[in-house]
Amino acid sequence: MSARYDLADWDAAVSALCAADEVAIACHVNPDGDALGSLMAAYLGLRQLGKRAFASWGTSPAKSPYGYDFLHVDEALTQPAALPRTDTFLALDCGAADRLGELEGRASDSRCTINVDHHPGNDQFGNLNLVVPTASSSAELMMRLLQDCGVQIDRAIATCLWTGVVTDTGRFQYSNTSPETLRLASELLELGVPAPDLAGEIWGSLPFAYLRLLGLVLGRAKLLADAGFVYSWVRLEDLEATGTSLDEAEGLIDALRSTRDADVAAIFKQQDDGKFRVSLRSKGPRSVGEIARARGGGGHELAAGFTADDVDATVVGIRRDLSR
Ligand SMILES: [Mn+2]
Repeated sequence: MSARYDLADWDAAVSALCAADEVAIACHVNPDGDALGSLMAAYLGLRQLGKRAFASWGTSPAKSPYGYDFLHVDEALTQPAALPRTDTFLALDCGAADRLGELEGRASDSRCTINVDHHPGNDQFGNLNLVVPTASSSAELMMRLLQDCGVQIDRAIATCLWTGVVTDTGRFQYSNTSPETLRLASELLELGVPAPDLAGEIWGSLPFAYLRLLGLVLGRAKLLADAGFVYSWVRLEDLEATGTSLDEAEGLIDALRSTRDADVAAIFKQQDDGKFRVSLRSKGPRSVGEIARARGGGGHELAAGFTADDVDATVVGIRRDLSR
C-alpha cells in the first residue's frame, strides 16, 4: 500500500491505531461539524475494531453543541477530566495543540499522539502528523484512515463523515471542494447516507427565535465599501432579548457573506467573559487566515477566527490590513 497523500507518517499511524487496545480521541474546543463528525467517526470505527475508544474535547463541561443531536455525541462523550490516559492519543481537526483546550497536555504526554488535520500552518504537534491542507475536512482524512485500518464504513460512520465534509465545504461550495472530495461524497451516498435528512438537521432546524436574531444582526450590519468588508456583531444582551444562544449563531456569517459588495465578512460574537469571538470569511483572493493569525487566532485562508476585546478598534485594524 503506498502511503496516502504522500504522507511519511500515514502507514505508521495505521499501524499504531491497529496495534492499540485503547485510544483517547479529542477534537478542538467549540467543536464544529467537522470536529464532531471526525470525532464520532473515529470513535465508532475504532470500537468496530474492538478497541476501547473514548471521545472528548477540552472544555468542562463538554456537551454536544446545538443542532448536532443526530450524531449522538452524548452517548460517546467522556468529560475531559475523566478521559483515560491512553498510550495512543488521536487529535482531530486541531491546527495547534492549544486547540485541545484542557486536553492540550495530552498531546505531549501521550506515548503516541496522532495529529489528523487539514489546517494550513498546523504546527505538527503530534508524534505522527497526518496534516493535509488540501483535504476538504478532517473527516475526509478520517475516512481514508479508518478504511486503511480495516474499518467497514457503515451507515452510522458514513453519516458522521458526511456531516464533516458538508459543513467544512459549505455544502460543496468552497474552494476546498476537490474532485477527491466529491468522489468521497459519492462513496458516502452509496453507503446510504440520508443526505436530505441531514441537510434538514444541520441547516433547517433552527428555532424561530433565531430569525429575530438574524434580523437584528443584518439590520445593524456595516459595509466598508472601500475595503470590501462587511461586518456585524452579537452582544450577550441580544441573545437575551431574542431568547437565543451562541450555539445557534453559527450561521450568521453565511448571511453576511452573501452580499456581492464585500469579499470579506466578519461576525463578532460576544462570549460569557465579555470578549468577542470573531469569525472571518473571504471569497478570495485575500487571506483572512493571515488577519486571524496576526491577532493570535488561526484557521484557513478563506475561513478563520480570533478573539478580540472590542468591535470598533478591531474593525479599524482589519480595515487597515485589507487596504494594504
Ligand atoms: Mn475542519
